[in-house]
Amino acid sequence: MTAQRGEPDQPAQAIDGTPFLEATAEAKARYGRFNLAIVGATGVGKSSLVNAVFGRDLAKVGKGLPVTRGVHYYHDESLGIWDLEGFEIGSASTPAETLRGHLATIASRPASEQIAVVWYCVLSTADRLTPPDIAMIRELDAAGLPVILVLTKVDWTKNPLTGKYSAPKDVEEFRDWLEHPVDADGRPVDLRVQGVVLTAAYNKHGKGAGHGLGELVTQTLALSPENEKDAFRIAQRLNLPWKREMARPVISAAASAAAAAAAVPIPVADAVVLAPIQISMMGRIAAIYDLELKTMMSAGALAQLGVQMSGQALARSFLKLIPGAGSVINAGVALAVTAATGEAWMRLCEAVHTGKIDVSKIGQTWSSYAPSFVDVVRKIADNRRSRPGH
Ligand SMILES: Nc1nc2c(ncn2[C@@H]2O[C@H](COP(=O)(O)OP(=O)(O)OP(=O)(O)O)[C@@H](O)[C@H]2O)c(=O)[nH]1
Ligand SMILES: [Mg+2]
Repeated sequence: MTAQRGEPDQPAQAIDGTPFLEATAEAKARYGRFNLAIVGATGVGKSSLVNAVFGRDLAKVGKGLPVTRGVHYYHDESLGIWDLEGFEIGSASTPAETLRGHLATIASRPASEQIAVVWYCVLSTADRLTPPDIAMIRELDAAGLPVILVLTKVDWTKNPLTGKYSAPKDVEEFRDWLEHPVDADGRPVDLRVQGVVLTAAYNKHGKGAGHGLGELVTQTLALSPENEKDAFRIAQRLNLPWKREMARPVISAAASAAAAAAAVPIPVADAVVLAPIQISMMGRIAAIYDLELKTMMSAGALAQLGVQMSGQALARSFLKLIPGAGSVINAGVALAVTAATGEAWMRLCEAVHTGKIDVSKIGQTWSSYAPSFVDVVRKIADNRRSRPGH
């Protein structure tokens, strides 16, 4: 069923879910994929770290590609992981030479697969880096890659009095060594790392929250190339405020676009002209929360969601209540309805992203997230205050 503009008193117009999916796909394509390389010996906890930070085990669910011996590339749409084995037993070349070969292979691959940041993982119980580690880090640095040295499986203990966590003494000694690295003869070592982070993917019982992961994502973001920071903010699952910071400008832009579209007030029956603006806003927000609605919802459920979400239904019911609004949607109402819809959708996406809501229930849940009349009236009032004369 397609909606025609201008038919008076048409019942709620059906909105197809396709534009919504297209908006998400377009936004995802624009934000791109974040590619992380992790280097480290087998069993140091590389996969567990990826899991803890990105909330998914790509080695299990993603498309794995054994690019060459010792090199795996796992990816989904928003995240690519280059899993590089540290050492190859029985190899004729040194680990650094092997790594140089791997880096050359990766460099010849498409732009969408190029490494942004490297986590060089070492067991925190080691007492120093070995000469092959140092040589491999040098190779990474020579390739122009920022390297974070990640000490894994730190056995943190919590001081019952202060509530502060501390690492075991030997790990602290390792960290001290890293600040002023010297070789076996006491000569200073030029260690080409941009940061050192002590981490645990989870506690020693194999569950619960990890430690040092916030620091790890902060450093990773800081070291990411400027045009890949948003891709990292999207791919990671630990820091929600970053996602809100990305979503807010999307909402403001859509609200302004809706106001512009209603500069000449729109009859309520034609409110569907606002739907594309609102739907692409929602699609972009879904992309920020890395939601894969296409595979998570049926076509019917999506179409239904489209109808519920577009602020059109909302505008219709609110207009009756907004004093002086009459039977047209003016710029102020269009802006407020769009902004309130965006905020509500952002909160819903966040709830799905954090697993508080099952995505198959989005349709039913939306009504409890949809902006209330009060939200919209407040937005209109805010807007009048901030733009006197409008
Ligand atoms: N106590 C503790 N155990 C961990 C931690 N991280 C990983 N492990 C355990 O260490 C083992 C290896 O972890 P993985 O994440 O599979 O290590 P990996 O580096 O990906 O290993 P490969 O893929 O075999 O190279 C598993 O049994 C994990 O449960 C941690 O932070 N603390
Ligand atoms: Mg692994």
